[in-house]
Amino acid sequence: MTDKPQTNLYAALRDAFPAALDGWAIETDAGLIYTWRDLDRGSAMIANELAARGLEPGARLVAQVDKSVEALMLYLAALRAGLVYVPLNTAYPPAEMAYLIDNAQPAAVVCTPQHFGWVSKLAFRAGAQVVYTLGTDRQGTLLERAAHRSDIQSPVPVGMQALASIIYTSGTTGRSKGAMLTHGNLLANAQILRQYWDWRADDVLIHVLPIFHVHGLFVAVHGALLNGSPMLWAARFDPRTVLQWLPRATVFMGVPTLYTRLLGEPELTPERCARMRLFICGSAPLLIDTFRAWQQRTGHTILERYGMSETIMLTSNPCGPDVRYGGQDERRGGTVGFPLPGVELRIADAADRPLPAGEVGGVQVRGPSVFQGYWRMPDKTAEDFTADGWFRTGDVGFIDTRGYVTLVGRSKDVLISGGYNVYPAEVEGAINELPGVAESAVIGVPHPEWGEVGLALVIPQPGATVQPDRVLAALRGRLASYKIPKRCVVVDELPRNAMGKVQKNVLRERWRDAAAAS
Ligand code: MLC
Repeated sequence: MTDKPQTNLYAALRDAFPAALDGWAIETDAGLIYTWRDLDRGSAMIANELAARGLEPGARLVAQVDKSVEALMLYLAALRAGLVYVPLNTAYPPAEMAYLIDNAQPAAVVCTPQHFGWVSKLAFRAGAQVVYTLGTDRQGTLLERAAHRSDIQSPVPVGMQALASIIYTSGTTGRSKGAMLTHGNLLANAQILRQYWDWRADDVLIHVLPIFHVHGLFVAVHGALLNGSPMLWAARFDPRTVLQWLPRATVFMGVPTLYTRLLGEPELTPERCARMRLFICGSAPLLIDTFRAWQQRTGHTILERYGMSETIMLTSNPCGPDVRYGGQDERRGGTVGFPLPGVELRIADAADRPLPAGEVGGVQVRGPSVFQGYWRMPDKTAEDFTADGWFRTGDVGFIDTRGYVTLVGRSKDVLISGGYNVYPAEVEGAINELPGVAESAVIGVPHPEWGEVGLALVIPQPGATVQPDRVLAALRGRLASYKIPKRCVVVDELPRNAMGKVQKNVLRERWRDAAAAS
């Protein structure tokens, strides 16, 4: 790989492809093999189709499609064409999609063939020029049309300041916000991780995460591509598939739920992991029990790292000796490690004043991967940055005297279930609209598999009867299914502070065993 100045992220990734383009780049769980040439040609053809449709650099392309190698090619094509890629979780129902499409104002939308009817209506109403379909077995109009295009394309030299992607994250006000990331943000983070995680010539990555979020799309895909490393690629996580692949792989990335599910497999043994070099975990706190159980069962120490959609990766436990921290190489369970090279991270008080080591405060960051703000929300963006340009992550933590960062909580009301952020305000808003409901409070309670799950506490209107099961059933179709609380309880009142605000910490304490009891 060269370090020449780049004007398009795809060009940098392409430069890292191995010289032998006919070697395997991706093997899927369906047994298909894609070469490096396939990735390059396929993404060129799609990019040429998008350009032929008159899509200009900077225009948004929304994709709500199932995971496939062609979906990955679509992402690469968007980069090549200078379009802004907006991947959306396939779990979003029409009500959520309507808001997101309206907010993103895409020029093009790609959806599954099954959803074309309602998605195309939303898309055209929001001003889209074209709506394509892409299915899991290479069916759909996107590939039909791209098949007629040239397989040669020069990535549009948009420059590193140009937007490459908008990643939507829910918010405390209940409305999703689009985090704007540039080609430069993505490349800088990928280069740092390549070096920090010591990507090697013979690395093979097991890729089982969805590709509509930072973890699966940027951390995992860019990691492999920027190192010219092949991927074993599963459309969805299945522990049996991972077990089969472990003897052929060297790197695995997952959220804690994937590790707990793998630990449930008797065939997870040190022998099976003999070739593995690195197990990386993130997106949600890794329980110390899981960290230790993994060490015992496999002989490997999970490397926990920390990041978010707005910043990509910020900290990591060391992969080898970190000379910036006296050569420490210990991966410490319960911590998220050191700030990555180039990332400035500080702990600050409520007035944004930096705090000394050991003191707990808000985590604030600056660095080359920090996003450009929220799409079409300048006020929200201004709120989340300090006057001197630090991004307030919303996480609360401390840095110990050895330099390790530990997260202890969040200043924003959010719960993390199986690696997905769920904002109680959004769920409460949906519950409060249901007939007979006076008020609700949603909290996260500990859960052995999901880390946390949602619990809804609902107060009925005077004289009304509310059935907990009906509340949960009524949320289907309104909210993505992973956001729906796993349990609902009807209560007479909620604890409040002197200002009348619901005391969620009191509720969390009172209901902490609710998941186990349900
Ligand atoms: C699925 N379900 C969940 C859930 N995922 N419930 C709570 N939390 C979740 N995360 C529910 C579904 O709604 C459904 O409910 C039932 O479980 C089965 O759905 P499924 O799709 O078959 O589930 P499964 O395939 O088992 O998915 C579990 C999972 C998935 C762990 C594989 O959640 C996953 O891929 N998580 C990773 C998310 C991720 O990549 N996050 C990165 C964000 S980036 P019902 O009732 O309909 O049956 C980020 C930044 C960073 O955070 O630092 O990385």
